[in-house]
Amino acid sequence: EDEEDIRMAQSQAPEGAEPEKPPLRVGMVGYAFMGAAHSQGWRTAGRVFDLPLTPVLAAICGRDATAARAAADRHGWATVETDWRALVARDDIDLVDICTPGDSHAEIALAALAAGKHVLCEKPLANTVEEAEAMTRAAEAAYRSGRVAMVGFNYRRVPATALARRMVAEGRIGRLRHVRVAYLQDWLVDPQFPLTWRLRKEQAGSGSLGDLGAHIVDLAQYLAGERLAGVSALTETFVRERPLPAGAVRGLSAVSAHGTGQVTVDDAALFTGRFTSGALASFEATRYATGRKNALRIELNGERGSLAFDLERLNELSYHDGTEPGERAGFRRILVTEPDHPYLDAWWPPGHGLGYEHTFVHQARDLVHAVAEGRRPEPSFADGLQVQRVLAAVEESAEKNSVYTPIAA
Ligand code: SOE
Repeated sequence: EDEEDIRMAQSQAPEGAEPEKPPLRVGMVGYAFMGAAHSQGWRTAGRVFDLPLTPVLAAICGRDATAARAAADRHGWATVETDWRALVARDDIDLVDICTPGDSHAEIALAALAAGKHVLCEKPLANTVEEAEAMTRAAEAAYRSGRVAMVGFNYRRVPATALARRMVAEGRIGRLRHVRVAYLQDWLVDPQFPLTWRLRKEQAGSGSLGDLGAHIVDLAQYLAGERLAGVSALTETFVRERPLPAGAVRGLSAVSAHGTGQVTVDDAALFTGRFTSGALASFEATRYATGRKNALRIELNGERGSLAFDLERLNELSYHDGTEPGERAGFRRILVTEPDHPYLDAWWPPGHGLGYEHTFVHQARDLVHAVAEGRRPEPSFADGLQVQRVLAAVEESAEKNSVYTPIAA
C-alpha cells in the first residue's frame, strides 16, 4: 500500500518537481532548555535551507513520561521514549541528539555510535578527559563506517563569529597577538538560588568552567585558527551551600525547597593562556557578573587589525583595519545581515537580523550536510576532547594556585 501511495504521489507530481529528499530521522534525548533549542534547530533547518536530507523529528526521550509527552507535543516530535536505550535500539532512528547533563553524554554517545547512529552531543563533550577520549575513539571508528559525530558548540554558528573566522583566516588582522574573551552571566548572584544540577560536580563535571568556559575556549581557538598550548588559572566557589531545589528546573531558574546542600563546582573561572603561535589570551567565565545575562565578548588583536564581537549584539561585528591611515582608522561596525555573510542567503533581507535560536538551526544545517556528504563535522568529537583537555589543565592549574599547566597535544 505504501509503494502504491508513493507511485500515486509521483504520478501526480508536477513536471520538473524535485524528488522528495531522503529523511534524516532524529531521536533526541533530553527535553529541557537545550532540548527546546535543538528542537527548534531540527524543525526549522530544512524549511529555511535547501538540505540534501530532510530532518524528521522522529522521537524524543525523557525519563518523566508526562513531561516528555508534553515536550513532544510542544516541539513537534512524533513519538516518545522513556529510556534512552530503547531509543538507541530503534532501527528507524538515524541520528541521536544528546541534550542531557554531562554525566550521561559518554554512555549515550558510545551506545549510539555502537548502534550505527550519527551523533550530536551538547557541550561540554563529557565530564572528564577519559570519557572524551573514549568518545573520540568511538567517533573515529564510526567515521570509518560512514557515521559522523559532532559536539554542539553553537556559537561558531552565529553569522558574525563565522565571518570573524573567515576574516582572520584571510589575514585581515594579520599575525595574532591577543585574544580577550569573557562569558558573563549573573543567575547565581542570589545566595538563595537553589542547588540545581549545574552546581553538582557529579552531574555537570564542573561549573562556570565547563558550562561557559568550554564555549569561550572553543570559540577563541576556532577564531584564532590555532590551539592553546598552556594555561594559568584561578577558580572560586563564592557560595558553598545552597537550598535544595523543589521540582523541575525551567531554563536556568528553579524554586528552593527546605534543606541545603554543598555546591561542588566552581562559580567562576579566570585564566590566561598561551597559543601555540605565542599569542596571549585571557578568559573569564562567571555566573556572578551582576547585570550581565548572556554576555559573551571576544576581541582579537593582530598586527594588522582587530575584531570584536558581543553576543548581546549578535548581528554586529566590530573591525579595525590597522592598515588604514591614522586619521580615518578606528573600529567600525559591520552589520552582519548581508546575503553574502555566512548562513544569511537563506534568511531575511539585509538588516532584519537573527537571534540565539538561529545558531541551533545553523548547527542542524551543517550537521545534515556532513551526514549527507560523509564529511567529518566541525566541531568534531576530537575538537570537543581538545577543549576538555584545556578545561582539565585549567582545573589542575587552579588547584596548584595558578601554576602554568601545559595542554597535551
Ligand atoms: C547556562 O549557563 C547556558 O544555558 C549554557 O549552558 C549554554 O551552553 C549557553 O549557551 C547559555 O547559557
